[in-house]
Amino acid sequence: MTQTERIARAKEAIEAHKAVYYKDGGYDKADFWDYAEIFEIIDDMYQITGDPDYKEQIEEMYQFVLRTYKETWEYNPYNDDIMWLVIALTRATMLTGEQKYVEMAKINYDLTYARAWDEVLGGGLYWRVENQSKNSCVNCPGAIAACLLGKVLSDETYFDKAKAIIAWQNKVLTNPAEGKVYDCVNLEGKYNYWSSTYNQGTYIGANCLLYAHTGGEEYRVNAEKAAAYTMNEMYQGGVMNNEEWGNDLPGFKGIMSRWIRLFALTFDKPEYMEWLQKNADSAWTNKNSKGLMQTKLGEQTEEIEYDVFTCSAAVAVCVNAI
Ligand code: 7K2
Repeated sequence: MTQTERIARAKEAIEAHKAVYYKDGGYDKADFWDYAEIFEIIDDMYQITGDPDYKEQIEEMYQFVLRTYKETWEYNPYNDDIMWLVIALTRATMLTGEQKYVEMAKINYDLTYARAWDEVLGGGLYWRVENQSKNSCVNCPGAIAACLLGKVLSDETYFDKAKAIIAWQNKVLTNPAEGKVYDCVNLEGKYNYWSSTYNQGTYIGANCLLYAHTGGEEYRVNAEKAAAYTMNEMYQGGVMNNEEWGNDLPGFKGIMSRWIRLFALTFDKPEYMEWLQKNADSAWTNKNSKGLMQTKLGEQTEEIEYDVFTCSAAVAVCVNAI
């Protein structure tokens, strides 16, 4: 399949998803972080294709954020939610040069970091405002967000935050030698060792960004181990056909696809792009009559109502397989 064909297919996938879920200038059934993920898919597509349609869509996505979530999001108890939207907005500035996106992102990053980081358990960000557990789903996106803000704002203090988060992540919530990222640890030291695609992906992404900024060999090794663990241990190089349960899991592999792509391009690892392409091809073969693709990429999408996040994962995979 040529690159032009992959672009056309990704465009069709975005349009099909939009046709079902986009109403009145927004994805109205999307939760806060589902919305951030869809925003990032638009960022991805603009980054990859440079098609000005997606620049306009970025502005529409921002206008929805402003209308619906307002300028500051301290009312949201999920620190992770805020990090996801910070990433989407900061990338929007990197891609378009429009400053208002990163201005919103910076304010929200700063207020979240201030309430979420402390030295309990040696450091790390809390998942929610009750400060009961520290989870990879806020720490790795928190490190990505810091790297992006550091770059856009030319502010090294954000990179220092990212380095501290990843150092902590490696000590407490990851087995770096194996490339296995754990889910979370609570204040009693009780662990959830489960590894999921999104945490693997954002850990890989944070390490790629830190490598790009510092050239530190340890970041390359971290990213390589975690990418290999994801593709080979979790999926044996095959089609991702799980994470279908609940409201959160079905969107995870879309998040991962973006950071695996960055890894493949940063370190010239075409086998990871081939793996994404295999997954995109399988999902596309299994789309339903509306062009929607469910999250089990190896199984036929039924003619039923799926939720917006569930059907975003394969769209992200199609986009990031280009
Ligand atoms: O328990 C955390 C995390 O450690 C775990 O990986 C996932 C699994 O669940 C939560 S994080 C998911 C939340 C993200 N923010 C919005 C919330 O509605 C959502 O539960 O699913």
